[in-house]
Amino acid sequence: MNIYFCGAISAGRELLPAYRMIVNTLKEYGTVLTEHVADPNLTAGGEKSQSNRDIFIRDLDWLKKADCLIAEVTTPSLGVGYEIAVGVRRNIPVHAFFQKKDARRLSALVSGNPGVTVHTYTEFEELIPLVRSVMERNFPKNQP
Ligand code: 6K6
Repeated sequence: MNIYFCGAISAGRELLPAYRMIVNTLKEYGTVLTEHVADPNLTAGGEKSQSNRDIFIRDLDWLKKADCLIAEVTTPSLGVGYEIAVGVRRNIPVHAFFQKKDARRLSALVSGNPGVTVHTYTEFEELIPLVRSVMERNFPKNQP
């Protein structure tokens, strides 16, 4: 199974440790096409080796190959929002994880989207067990 993981890059890398934990968990269930999203060397300044156009073409190509899309949406990101819209349009399962804290709200274009299943959590300790239970329920490991 090809998994497209989304997390904020230019929008801010504060949640990089969470992205790394999610990617490591997702790898138990399939191939993570976008492992670089969790790469600590990839800063908000972006990849130096590729043009923005090349990144766009490559990411859209991976989105075409993806069997599901998993997004961490706590840091609001234009790129992640765009990827979610593409996943919804392709009709693949889209699961978004959002840390509900303080007055922070998730965009209604994600929370109200019938093509997106949103999973909220409060503390980071809850995140990985939540990701694992969503994956087990929707994409069990012993499936062909
Ligand atoms: C240029 C400027 C900042 O970052 C870059 C280039 N680096 C990227 N490399 C790979 N994927 C990217 C890059 N920038 C955005 N993406 C895709 O959009 C990733 O798959 C992320 O899920 C998402 C992040 O969007 P932003 O708007 O937070 O950058």
